[in-house]
Amino acid sequence: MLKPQASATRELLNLDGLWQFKVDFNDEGFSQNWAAKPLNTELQAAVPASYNDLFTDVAIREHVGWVFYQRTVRVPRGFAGERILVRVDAATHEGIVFVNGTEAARHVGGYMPFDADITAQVSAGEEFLLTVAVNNILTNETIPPGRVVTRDNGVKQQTYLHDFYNYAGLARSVWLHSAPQTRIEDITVVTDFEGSTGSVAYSIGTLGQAQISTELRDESGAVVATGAGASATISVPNVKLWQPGKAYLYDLVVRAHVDGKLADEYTIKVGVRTVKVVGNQFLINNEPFYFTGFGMHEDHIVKGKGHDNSFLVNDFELLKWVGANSFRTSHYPYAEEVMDYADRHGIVIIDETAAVGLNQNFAGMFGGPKLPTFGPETGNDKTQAALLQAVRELIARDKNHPSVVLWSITNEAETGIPEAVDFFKPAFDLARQLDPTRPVTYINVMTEPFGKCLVAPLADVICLNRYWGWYEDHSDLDNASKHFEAELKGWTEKYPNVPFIITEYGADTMPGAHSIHNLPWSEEYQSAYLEMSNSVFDKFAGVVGEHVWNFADFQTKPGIFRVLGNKKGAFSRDRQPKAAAHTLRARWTTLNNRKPLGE
Ligand code: GCB
Repeated sequence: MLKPQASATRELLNLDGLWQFKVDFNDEGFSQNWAAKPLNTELQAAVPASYNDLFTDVAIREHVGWVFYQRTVRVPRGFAGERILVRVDAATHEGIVFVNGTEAARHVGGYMPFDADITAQVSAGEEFLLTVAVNNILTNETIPPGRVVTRDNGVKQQTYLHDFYNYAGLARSVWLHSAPQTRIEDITVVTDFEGSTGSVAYSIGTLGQAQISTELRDESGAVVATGAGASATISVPNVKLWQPGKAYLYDLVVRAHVDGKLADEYTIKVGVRTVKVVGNQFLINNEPFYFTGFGMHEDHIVKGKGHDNSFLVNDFELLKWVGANSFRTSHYPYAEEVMDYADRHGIVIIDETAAVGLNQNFAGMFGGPKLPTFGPETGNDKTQAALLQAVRELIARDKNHPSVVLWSITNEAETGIPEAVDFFKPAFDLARQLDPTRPVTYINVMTEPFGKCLVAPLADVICLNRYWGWYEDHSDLDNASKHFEAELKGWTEKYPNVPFIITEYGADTMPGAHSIHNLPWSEEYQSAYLEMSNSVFDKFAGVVGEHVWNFADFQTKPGIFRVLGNKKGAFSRDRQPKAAAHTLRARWTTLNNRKPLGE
C-alpha cells in the first residue's frame, strides 16, 4: 500500500491538528448520526495522539467503545477531476470514516493505514464535514485479542493478555490526498548485488492501462539507471549499498503514461541490500550481522502512542548514542514515519504484527478466566483470519523498506500445543508467499522451551524472550546464568542451523533507586542482570542478537507487578539514561555489528 505523496500528478494535504472530540458513553453516536452535523461537544483532541491521557476525566481514559473525531475540510481547488481520498494512518482499533454523515470506509486493525475514496461525495473548492469514529474494543476475534467484561458496578472494562496500555484514537496522521484515475497502485522492489553492480527488480501494479517507465536516481539526483515496462530488473553500476549504520538510498521514480501523456508519477526510496539466513548466521549484504538494540514501544507521556517527529528524532539519537543497530516493532507495526527514518539512518528493524497475547497462560497474571488459547471462545477461525489479514497488510505496507530484515508473526503465543501449529502455520506460509526475500520468525515465550515448542520448526530465525534473573531466579544472578546457559545449549543443539535472537531480556528498575547489594529494582541490579545475560550470549555462536526489553519505560494497564508502568527501560519514560544504558553503551559501541566473542 503506497503512502500518499505529493508528486507531479498527486496532491497531499495534512489534516492533523485539533479536532472536535466526543466520547460515545451511551452508545448512541450511530443511531443519532452524530457524524451528520457538528458534534455537540466542548472537547477537542489533538491528532495525532492517543486520546486517553489528554484529558483529566478518568471515564474518558478508561472508556470502552466508540469515540468520534470531527473537523471540516476544504478540498483544494487543484484536486478537481482527480480521485479524492482520505488516508487514516491508524485508527486504533477500528475506524469508520464519514463524509457529511455518510459512511465512506471502515477498517479493523489498529496499527495499519486505510483509505476512504470520497470522490463521489465531495467537490474541489467545497467544504465537507469529516468524522472518524474510532473503537478501542478488543475481542477474541481481533488482533491483538482481548475481552470486554462488565464489573460489579456495571461499568465495562477492557481486559487483554498483554501488559502495554490499550491506548486508542487517531494516533497517527490523517491526510486528504488526490490520485489520478489511472494510477500507480502498488510497487514491489527487490534488490541484489554482485560485485560492484547492484540490481533493482521492480514490479508495478496500476489501476487502468498505462505504459510504465522508471528512473533510478542516486543521492545527488543523478539518473544512474532507467527501466521500461511494468516489471523489469535494472542494473546499478558502482552500487552504493544500504548498510546497517550507513544507509544509502536511491530514488526510484515511477511514471505511468497514457497515450504518451504523463498520467501518474510516484517516487519511492530504494536501499540496495540483501538479507539471508545461512546456517546459524544472519547475513546482511552477505556479512554476518549481530543485532544490538531493543524491543521498543510507541509510548510517550501525554500523547500515548501518538506519533511525534520530535520524539522520533530523539529516540533514534538515543539508539545511536547507546550503540543500538536495530530494534523490534514490539508489539505492532509502527508509524510509517518511523520506518522511513530507519531507512534513512541505517537502523535495522524486526517488523512485528499486532498478534500479542494469544496465550491464555497469561490469564493468571492479567486476570482470568483461563480458557484454552485456541478454541471457539478464544483463538478461532476468525481470529486466524484477522492474523492473516494483519500479515497481508503489514507486508503490503512495509515490503519496500530496506531497514526491515525480518517479519515477526506473533509475540509470546502459546506454542507448545498442536493447535498452535494449525493456527500459525498459514501465517508463516502467507508471509513467505507474499515476500520470498525475507526470513520469517515468531517470538517464543519462556514457558514454551525447546522441548515443548512446536512452532519453532516453522521459523527461519528463532527469537527468544527470556527473563532469567527476573521472572525466574529473581535476584539470583548466579543461578540465572547457569539456567540461561543450559537453556541456550538445549535450543542451539536442537536447532544447530538456525540463528537465535534474544528479543527480550530485562529487569524492572526504578530510575534513581540504588543498592550496594544489587537488589532488584535498583539501577545496579539492572546493569548486573544485563552483563550476566550478555556474557551467556557470548558463549553461543548461534546467538546472533540481543534486544533488551525495553528501550524506555512505558505505560501499562495497572497491575500489582507494575509501578505506574513497566520499568524495564534502559531509559526512563522521559528518555533519561539509567545506569544500564551506560552499561549497554560500553558494550555495543565496540561491537560494530559483529559479535567479537564466542565465534
Ligand atoms: C514479555 C512481553 C512484554 C512484556 C515483558 C515484561 O515477555 O513480551 O510485552 O512487557 O514480558 O516486562 O513482562
